[in-house]
Parts: sequence; C-alpha cells; structure tokens
Amino acid sequence: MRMFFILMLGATIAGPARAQTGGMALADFQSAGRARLMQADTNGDGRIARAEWTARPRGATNAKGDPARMFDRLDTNKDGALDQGEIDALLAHRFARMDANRDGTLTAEERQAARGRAND
Ligand SMILES: [Ca+2]
Ligand SMILES: [Ca+2]
Repeated sequence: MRMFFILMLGATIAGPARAQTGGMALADFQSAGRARLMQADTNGDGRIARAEWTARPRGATNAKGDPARMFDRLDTNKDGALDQGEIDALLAHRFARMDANRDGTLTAEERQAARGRAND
C-alpha cells in the first residue's frame, strides 16, 4: 500500500517536468536535421562538399536564394565542405530563430510558424 502511494507521488512530481519538455530540444532537432542534410553526402565521406550541396534537389534545400552562396556562408572554415560542426552550427542557428519564446524547445506551433519562412 505504501509502495503504491510512493509511485503516485512520483508520478505527480514527474508530471509538470514532462509537460515542459513537450517540445523538441536542440539535440533532437540537430540529430533529425543532420540525418536530413547528410542525405546530400552522396560519396559517404561524412561531409557535404560544395558540389554535393549544390546538387541537392531544389525542394530539399527548403531555402530561398542561391545554394552556392548559402554554402559559402555555412562553410565557416572555408575548406570546401560542410563538416559535422558546421552542420550543427547551422542547425543551432535555425533552432534559435525558430524558438520564438526562447525556452530552449520547439513546440509544434513554433515549427509550424517557421515553415514557409526562408532558412538561412
Ligand atoms: Ca568546412
Ligand atoms: Ca520554444
């Protein structure tokens, strides 16, 4: 009987904390985004070369503007390829722009609002 009581108490405490994390955290956003972006890595070397980036189908980029210019901005160390760190930086930047209330998670509403906006 006492055990049941403790379990109930535990559920009550865990409840509100779980409600706050109903949105998507940065780490989840980055792992999902990384998986999507790395589809462009057609030679499988774990990096996205300039040619691989610009060869992506227009629809997949989800961005307005010139893909080559976008690449040059993302390739911060100017070695001609996007590595994991540069991709994570891009995704962190997108995440920060989408997180309208700055609580560190993206709700469905925040992701919806970002759709249709140009990414940079
Ligand atoms: Ca680079
Ligand atoms: Ca948010």
